[in-house]
This record gives sequence, C-alpha cells and structure tokens, in this order.
Amino acid sequence: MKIDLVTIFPGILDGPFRESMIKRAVEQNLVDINLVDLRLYTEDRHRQVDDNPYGGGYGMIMKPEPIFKAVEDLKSRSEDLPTKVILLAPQGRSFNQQIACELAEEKHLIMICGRYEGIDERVRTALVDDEISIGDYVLTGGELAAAVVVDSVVRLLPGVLAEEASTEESFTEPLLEYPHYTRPRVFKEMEVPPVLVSGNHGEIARWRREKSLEITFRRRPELLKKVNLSPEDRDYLEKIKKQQS
Ligand code: 9D3
Repeated sequence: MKIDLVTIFPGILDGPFRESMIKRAVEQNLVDINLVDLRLYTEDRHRQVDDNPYGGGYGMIMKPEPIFKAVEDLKSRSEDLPTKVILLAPQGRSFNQQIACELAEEKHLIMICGRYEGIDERVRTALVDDEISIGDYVLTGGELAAAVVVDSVVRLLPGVLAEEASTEESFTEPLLEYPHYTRPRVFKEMEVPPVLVSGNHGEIARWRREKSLEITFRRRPELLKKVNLSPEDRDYLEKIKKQQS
C-alpha cells in the first residue's frame, strides 16, 4: 500500500511513523508512507496556501489550486494504482474499525490534512472520494487525525501484526476486554485473582467472559446488542442487573 499525506506541517507527521510497529512495516516495505509538503505546489512568491472566505467572515480557507496540483501530481506518479483521496475534516464520517478495514483493502491512499477554518468546497466536489473525522472534538488540523487513521490501517496490512493477533481480532466480539495481570502475583498487597493462577482453563475462560460482559454492561451497554449471548451469558447479566437495583 502507498499512503501520501498532504499537509502544510509535515513535521507533525514525521515522528509517529518512525517508531514501533509502523516503522517496522515501512522498513519491510509493507507500506510506503510519503509526507508531501503542500507549499511545494504553490507558485506565488509567498507560497500562499490559504485566502479569505468569499462572503466574508472569520478565519482563512485553504485555496484549491495547490491541493489540486498536489493530488494530480501524486496520482500521476502511481498511474497504475487505483487511488482513493481522503479529506480529514470535522464534517467527515466518524472513523471506526470498519472504516479502517475498508481502507486497508486500498492500494493507494492520498490523505489531505485540512487546516484553518476549512477548505474550498471545490476540493470536496471534484477531488475527494471520502471525508473522515476521528470524533466529536476540535483539533487544530487534520494531521493528528491522519496519523490516527494511518496507524489503525497499517496495523491491519498483511504481515504487520503477528498472525495470531490479527486472526484473534477478526473473530472477537465487540466486547470490552477483561482485566489483565502479569507478575508479581502480589503487588503492594494487591493480589492477582486466584482463578488466573489455578491452571483451570475452563474456569479462566468463564471468568474472563464474565468480566468482559460486566465491564461492557457498565460502560458501553449499547455494544451488548451486537454480541451473541449464550444462556450462561444472559444469566450472568441478569445477576449483575439485580445486584444494581
Ligand atoms: C467553528 C467551526 N469549526 C468546525 C467544527 C471549525 C474547524 C475546527 C477545527 C475547522 C477545522 C478544524 C480542524 N480540524 C480538523 O481538520 C479535523 C478534525 C477535528 O477537528 N476533529 C476530529 N476529526 C478531525 S479530522 C480533521
């Protein structure tokens, strides 16, 4: 997969892809991540990428010409690959794991990181295939959102995760995770639940299932609608509900 990130602040995105799992994926040529400085596609003396909004009002708007030039150039450099152009913007569809899985199937992503108060609408209508937000909070621009999207997409590419991790992930239900423990067994007088050191794998699996159900019920009850609940699961949830009232 090839990912081009178009930004006026390439420095923001320089660090996140040079560490850990994404770094290894780049080194193994599983993904080619390319930071593109939008100012290189300006032609005026001041390298201007923004301008005032028609109709007046507060703030600046990203000009269309440099973005069109950048995207046309990046497309022409990978003629044979089908390209998907993504705009990171607050108005986009809310990013989630399903969108990450969809994007992991693409061959070439061009991500445009918005800045200022917004972007000229003609970029949307003529250039952008998909518009993504990472959630309902205000960032100063699209760069950190692009880093989030790239991180979640790249880890799904074949060969990036250990095989066990990715197959386990694709079979797991949308439940929150049970609590994890590692050594020491007693830490500051806090003990690991005895069932986890019992060696009884059936009981361990049941305990973990119940903890997952309980934490999901308390924090994200809406997720339980999507889960296949066994009769034992239902009994356990009933028990928790009764304890509450
Ligand atoms: C006053 C109206 N604001 C829209 C909510 C203007 C505005 C705020 C923040 C315009 C751009 C931005 C910069 N944010 C992004 O570019 C962005 C973003 C975000 O702020 N939150 C979540 N996801 C994303 S993706 C890109």
